[in-house]
Amino acid sequence: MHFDVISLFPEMVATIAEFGVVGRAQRRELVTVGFENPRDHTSDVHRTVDDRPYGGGPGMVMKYESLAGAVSAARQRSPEGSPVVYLSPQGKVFDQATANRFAELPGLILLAGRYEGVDERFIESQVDEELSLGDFVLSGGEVAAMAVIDAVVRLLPGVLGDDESAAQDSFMEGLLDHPHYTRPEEIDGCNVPDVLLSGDHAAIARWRMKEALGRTNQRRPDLIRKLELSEEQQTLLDEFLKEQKQ
Ligand code: 9WO
Repeated sequence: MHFDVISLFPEMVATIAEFGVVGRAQRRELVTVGFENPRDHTSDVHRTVDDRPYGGGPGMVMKYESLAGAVSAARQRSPEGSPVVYLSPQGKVFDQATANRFAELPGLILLAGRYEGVDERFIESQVDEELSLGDFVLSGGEVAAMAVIDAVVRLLPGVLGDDESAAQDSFMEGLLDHPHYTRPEEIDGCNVPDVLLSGDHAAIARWRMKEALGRTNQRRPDLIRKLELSEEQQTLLDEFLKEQKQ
């Protein structure tokens, strides 16, 4: 899959993309990442990419022309059918379902904005989807673009090893993950739950499902409401809640 990132600070994204799962996927040529700097698509001596907002007010707005030049260059490098995605707090919320959908595409062109935003006419004519990671403001879209790349790359065939893929499968059922423990067995009087040391794989699976259900219910009731719990899951959640009250 090919990713192209349009950014005034392309090195920011390039550096993060060298590490971990995404870095390995690039080195194995499962993923390619290209960059386009709007500043390289200016024609004035000052290489101007921003200007004052019509209507007044603080801050600056990214100009149409240099962005259009950058998108045009990114399109030439990208496979046919690569949508242009703009990361901003005004977008629809990016979630795992969006990541799954993007993982089926041949490519993605990600626009990371700066300043107070992008000329609306650019969004109207060039952007296919405006997406947000959540209700907060960053100083630019680069970190969000990297998050999208990371979430999508780990879904591509062959990117994760068998162990990592299996771990992901269990996490993708719309629930938060269960707690994890590793050695030592005791830290400052806090012990690993007995069941995890029991060797009883059925009991361990049951405990993990119960914890996942309980935490999701406590921390993200919105996620629980979206799910159709099985009878077994409902029983486990009831048990969790009963044990909490004691
Ligand atoms: C700046 C600003 C200043 C005063 C009042 C409101 C304001 N909004 C913004 C703003 O949205 N700036 C953006 C910075 C312009 C587009 C790129 N930037 C950005 C992207 N910030 N946060 C994101 C982002 C992207 C995806 N998910 C969460 C946040």
